[in-house]
Amino acid sequence: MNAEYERLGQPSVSLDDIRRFRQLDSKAPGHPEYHWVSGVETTSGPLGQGVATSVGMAVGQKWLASRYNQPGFDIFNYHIYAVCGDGCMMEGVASEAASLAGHLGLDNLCWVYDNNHITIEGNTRIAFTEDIAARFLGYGWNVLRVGDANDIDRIEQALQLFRQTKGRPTFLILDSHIGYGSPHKQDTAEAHGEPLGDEEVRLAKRSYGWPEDAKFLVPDSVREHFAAGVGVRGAEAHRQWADLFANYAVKYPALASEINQMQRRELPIGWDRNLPVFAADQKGLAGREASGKVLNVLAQNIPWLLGGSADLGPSNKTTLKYEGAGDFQADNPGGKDLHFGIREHAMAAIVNGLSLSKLRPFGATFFIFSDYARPSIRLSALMELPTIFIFTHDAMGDGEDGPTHQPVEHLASLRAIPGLVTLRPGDANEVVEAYRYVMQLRHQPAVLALSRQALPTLDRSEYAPASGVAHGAYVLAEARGGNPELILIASGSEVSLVVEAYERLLKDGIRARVVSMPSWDIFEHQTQEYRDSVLPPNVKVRLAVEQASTFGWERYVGEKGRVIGMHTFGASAPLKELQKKFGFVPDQVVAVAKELLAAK
Ligand SMILES: Cc1ncc(C[n+]2csc(CCOP(=O)(O)OP(=O)(O)O)c2C)c(N)n1
Repeated sequence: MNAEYERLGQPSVSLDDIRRFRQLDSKAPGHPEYHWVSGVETTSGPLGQGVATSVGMAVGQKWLASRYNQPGFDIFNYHIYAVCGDGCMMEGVASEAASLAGHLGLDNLCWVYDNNHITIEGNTRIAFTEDIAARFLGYGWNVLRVGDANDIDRIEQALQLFRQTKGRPTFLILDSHIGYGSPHKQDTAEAHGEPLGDEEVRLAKRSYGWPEDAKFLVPDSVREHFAAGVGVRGAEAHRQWADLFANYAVKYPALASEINQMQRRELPIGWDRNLPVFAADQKGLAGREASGKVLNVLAQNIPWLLGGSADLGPSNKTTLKYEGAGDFQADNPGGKDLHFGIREHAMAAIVNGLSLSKLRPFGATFFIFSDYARPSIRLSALMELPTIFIFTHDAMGDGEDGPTHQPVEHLASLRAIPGLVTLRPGDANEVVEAYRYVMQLRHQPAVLALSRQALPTLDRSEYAPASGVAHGAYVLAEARGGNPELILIASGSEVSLVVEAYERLLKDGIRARVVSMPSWDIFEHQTQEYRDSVLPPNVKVRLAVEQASTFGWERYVGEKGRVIGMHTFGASAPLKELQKKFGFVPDQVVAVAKELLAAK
């Protein structure tokens, strides 16, 4: 990355970049991409994501102001503006986010709607005829309208009104014309998706009174106007803020240091103190229970760690219960428990917005509903944001809920997102270590897939320490005397299952090794030497066990190996019966292991 990209007073996107619009390495890519240039504050492109993310930024500003602003020190005092089109307004994620923004009364948020009635297939009358003003009034927004997008004075007045409005976000409807000034293409869908063509461009320029043949023309007077306007105002505002912050740092050094750490995505000293250590226990603890305990400790150690669930807090165990955590609401903007309501997609986008505001956010739901959040998780990875997604009920643990609630392809699908760290810890201590790893990420989002049901807490004096989680996979139990004939690999709830099978095989004189593999992604980033030490290339008899689609496991079990996994959807029945039906029982693991050894 260009270290100079944020130097004030120099354009971070040059005219040359714009000339090379959509070409490799141009700073003017097809859609705005966060973190390559200054001034692009989120990656947008999938319609509706930008506005939904803006709600996270607005929540973030409220929280930051509540914690850090002090009398005479309005350190966080900005507004959030988002410009959106018909496409954004049609997308469900925008509705989810707008509904929550209205409920929270986010009066620091203004959406400017480019109401041009044109999308790709033509006029919006073919598919989008609702009363959008009524819709936003229903959400509890302040709805304003400017009938002519070129009426700068009226727009300025409307924005003034936004800044004066308390207790409600503002929705500003701007009636506009796509392809304005183009005599044959204005107000047509062609103006959205096709170049106007040389002749039409010339005619449009003529209608503006612009030199007709000049290309990429930016007259000096424009540069001067901007430099004297936004340039001067921006530099002055920046200087004033820097002075204010310098004084703040003298008066409130601890708070200032928090802000600095947050900005650099660092963790405060002692962030991992008091993390629990779970004693060996055959009955054990559910992944979600262990997670709840860890999260409550971390949120006390890290002031800016906050988040919530899409109405499943009591089930995900993500509620922050310690004294002073509090619910985030309009009248309590310093609360750390967010209630996203049943809006998984907006939740993930809001989590992105919080992270872009440099907070450390988490969002939670059942693993199955990660599908509803996936587009925003993908953008988290693309933007390299250290967001945290806590997904419980990671397999068939909620048996009776049946196949609509039992994830199958979700691990494979999340493992396929570049840069996303997916972790499925196998017992309570692996949950602790998973969090320890995730908290230290600065540029990668993470998914924690956690069990609903209790999993035995392994005796770490007998098996390897859970700190192996930091390598993605580790040898949990070694064949006595080394030199294994067979490797059993598992993640999550299947780790204790293969440990049981391992003990049985041992009794039958079979030398197996158990590898706990909570994260493919982390494992892939280890040295070849380490990976070969965990999965020695000469040990070809390998059996992976995971309550999920077998898709992709070939890479670890190889041609001679086998996977006990899911090839169909699950079913509605008590967990024990499902485990039997789908082969997640020690007998089956032992039988397949012996079969593989016999076929060697
Ligand atoms: C989630 C998503 N679906 C589809 C698209 C493809 N797409 C890009 S622009 C567009 C039409 C958008 O219309 P509008 O918001 O009115 O923009 P305008 O025509 O005013 O430029 C579509 C369907 C997309 N970018 N994102």
